[in-house]
This record gives sequence, structure tokens and C-alpha cells, in this order.
Amino acid sequence: MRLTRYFLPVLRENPAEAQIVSHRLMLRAGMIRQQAAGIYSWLPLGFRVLRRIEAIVHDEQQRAGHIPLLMPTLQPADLWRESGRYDDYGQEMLRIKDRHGRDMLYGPTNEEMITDIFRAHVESYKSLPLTLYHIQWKFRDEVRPRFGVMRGREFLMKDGYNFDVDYDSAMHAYNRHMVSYLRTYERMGLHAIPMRADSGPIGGDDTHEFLVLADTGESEVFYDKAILDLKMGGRNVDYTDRAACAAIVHEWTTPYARTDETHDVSLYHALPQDRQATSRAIEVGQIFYFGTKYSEPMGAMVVNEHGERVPVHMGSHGIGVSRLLGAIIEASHDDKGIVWPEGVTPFPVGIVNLRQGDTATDAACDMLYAALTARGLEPLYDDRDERAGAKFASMDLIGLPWRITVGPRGLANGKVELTSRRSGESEEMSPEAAVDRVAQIYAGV
Ligand code: P5A
Repeated sequence: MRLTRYFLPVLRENPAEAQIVSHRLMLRAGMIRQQAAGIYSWLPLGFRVLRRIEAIVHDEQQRAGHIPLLMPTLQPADLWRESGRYDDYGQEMLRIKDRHGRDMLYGPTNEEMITDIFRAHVESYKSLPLTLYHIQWKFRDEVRPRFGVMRGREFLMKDGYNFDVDYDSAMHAYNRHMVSYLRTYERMGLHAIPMRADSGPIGGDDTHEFLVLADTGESEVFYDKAILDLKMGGRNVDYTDRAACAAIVHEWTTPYARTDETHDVSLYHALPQDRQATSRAIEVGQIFYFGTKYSEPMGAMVVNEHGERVPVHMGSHGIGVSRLLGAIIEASHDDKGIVWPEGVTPFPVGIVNLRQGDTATDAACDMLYAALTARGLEPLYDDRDERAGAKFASMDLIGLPWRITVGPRGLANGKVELTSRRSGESEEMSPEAAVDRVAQIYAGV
């Protein structure tokens, strides 16, 4: 993409309404625009990152054997009357009447709707296990929407729902989700810690939240520092292997890690003092097992292998897709701007032409642009007629992890400069070598 043809409305000034760094940087980098409290347009740069995050989520869900579908944002109130949640959900639910006076709502979550789909089409345990998920907009009329996309009213969530014939099979679904979530967050450059949590309006006793430590987080957490050393390390998991999934869950849930809602002071103080830690954190996902809470009242039954009709065991599992942009920026920025992890960056690399209009630098930039594009690495080429300082400042603000700088002095020796946004270190090399290096970096992402 050439910057002169793109739509990147960066702001020079710090927006006064933004209280935390991720909100400030998303506004300054021209990623989002607020349309009403907690409701945002996704401008092209923000939209590209959102799509990258969605792609990782889809990839990891399908790797775990979960099946995508798409449910609507608007739902009939009657479904929610069946589960009893229509009255329970309170003011967070946006209630709407259609022209015929029918009660509708903008879905804050989809347990009822997916249960309705299941009961209409599944009868036998032979169709199980089954996990269906979608990535869809939700609406929760939060009392205090704030911090940009972190606590929106309209926000994008990946929500998945498992259907299993018994408790053991449902716990395997729970474990599968935990493992796939750990892989998902790791690919986004995040260290998300599963913590025993409270289930709130979704229900059930078994639930874990996934938290990313950050001073600006809305949750208060207590943990054993040993958990910070755990890594998935991109390890491959056989999701059909119950014992293997359970072992990973055991590994990640054994060190003490709780939110303030479930914090147990005596367990925490039993840890060696130098391992006790407390912090603020951002909740980027939550998984639940709630058994037959929805299937029983809504009549989602299957015939089991003994020929008995039993309510299906369910759980639901959510990732805060739009919130993740904020969380990633909170975890990865410096005083110049965003520092995108390679896994989610809107463009893999930027090209900065230090002397726009100069035949040699223009030709070298065009060559780099074509060569990178041919390798599937679409660059963002700053081809504006601007000072070098302004170009560097924009690149630093929007946070592409790699930058290739092309200037007349380097080119005289056949060299361009490859710079890491994270370390700030630069290396001179031929344009071909720079393309190879960038390709090599992204080969493992
Ligand atoms: C699980 C999937 C659920 O709704 N039902 C379907 C279950 N869980 S949850 O914890 O309430 O939400 C899942 C994740 O969505 C993100 N989230 C939000 N993101 C931005 N703004 C909001 N107002 C908001 N509310 C929830 C969180 O990341 C949460 O973990």
C-alpha cells in the first residue's frame, strides 16, 4: 500500500478524551473513530489489525476441531424468556421492538440462540462432541464504557459453545478451549494467564478468565510469579488426546492465579514471599462449563448410548477480539508509539523513501515494493513528499515491526537500512538481502 493512496488520518495532538495509552495511540494512529459512547468505526489501519486477530482466532479454533458458523446480532426476546435470562440480564441488554411490536434484543452473548440451533438439528449422542463458534458483534449497554475498545458497548467477540454427552467429555471441551486460547494469545505476542474466576450472568461453577498483566487493566489479580515462566512455545497439541490437553491445563492452573473475586488469602500467603505478586490486568477471554443450565429449560436433549434422553452438557468460551487490540498495545508500546508483534501487525514492513522524487531512490523503493509484495509481504510505502523526520515519526507511531529506509547515500553503496521497531537497531544491507531477511522473519510467524 502506498501511503499517498491510503487513508491513514493520524493525529498530531494527544486526544484529550483518552485516559490510557492504548486508547490514545489508537486514536492518534488513525485506527478508530468514536461514533457514540463505546461505539467505534474501525478505520482502515485498525480494521487490518482486527482482521489479523480474527484470522489467528479462526485458525486456532479450527485447529482444535471447532466449527465456524454465523449467528445474527439481533435476537428474538422469546428465546431469552425460555432460559429465564430476559428479565435477569438487566439494563446491560439493549432491548428493541420491531415494527410489529415484537420484542427483540441486540445480542450480548449467544447461549440461547446456539441452544435453539442445537435442539432443532441434533438428536443423538452420535453427533457429539460438537463445538460451534462465531466471531460476531455484541452489544452490552455498559454503565461506564471507557478506555476505547477495551470496554466498549458494541464490541467484537469470538464466542464458542460446546455440546457433549456427559461431564467428562464436556471437561475435555473446556480443556481444549484453554489450550487453544493459550496458543492464540501467544501468537499475538501476549502472555495471558488463566485464572480461576467468577461466572457472573453466564452461570456455572467452572470458569477461568485469561488475563494480561497491565497497569491500566480493570481487574485486580494475585498470582505466583512462577506462572510467568510458563510458555506454550508454539507446541503442537493433539486435541483429540484428552490426557495431553488435561496435562497442559494442569501445568497452567497449578501455580496460584486468581482474580480478586476468587482470591484466597491463605493459599496466597502460603506461597514463598518472593513469589507472591499482585497486579492490574486486562481480561482478554473467559471459558465456562455450565452443564445443563440452558439445555434443560430449553429442551436440548440427546439420546445417549443407553437409549435415554438426557439434556446435553454445555460450556461457552469467549475471546474479546476487539478488546485484544487495546490489550496488545498496552503490552507493547513505547514513548514513540505502538510496537506491533509480528503476528498481528497491519503491515509486515514499512518502506521509507528519504528523497521522494529522486530517480534512484524511487526506483529502489519500487523494486522493494514489488519484491516484498511478490513474497506475500505487502509493505506500507511512505511515498509522501515529507521530511525524513516526519516519515520516521509516522512509522514509529503506527508501530510496524520492521522498516526499510532508502536514501541516496546508502544507495550509492548499493545499501538500504533495515530497522527493528522494537530494539531500534539498524543494519545496512543490499535491497535483496533486506527482502530475504524480512521474508525469513515472517516465515516463522
Ligand atoms: C463466553 C462466550 C461470555 O459472554 N458467552 C459467550 C460467554 N463471556 S464474557 O466473559 O462475558 O465475554 C467474553 C470476553 O469478551 C470481552 N468483553 C468485552 N470486550 C470489550 N468491551 C466489553 N464491554 C466487553 N465485555 C466482554 C472480554 O474479553 C471477555 O473475556
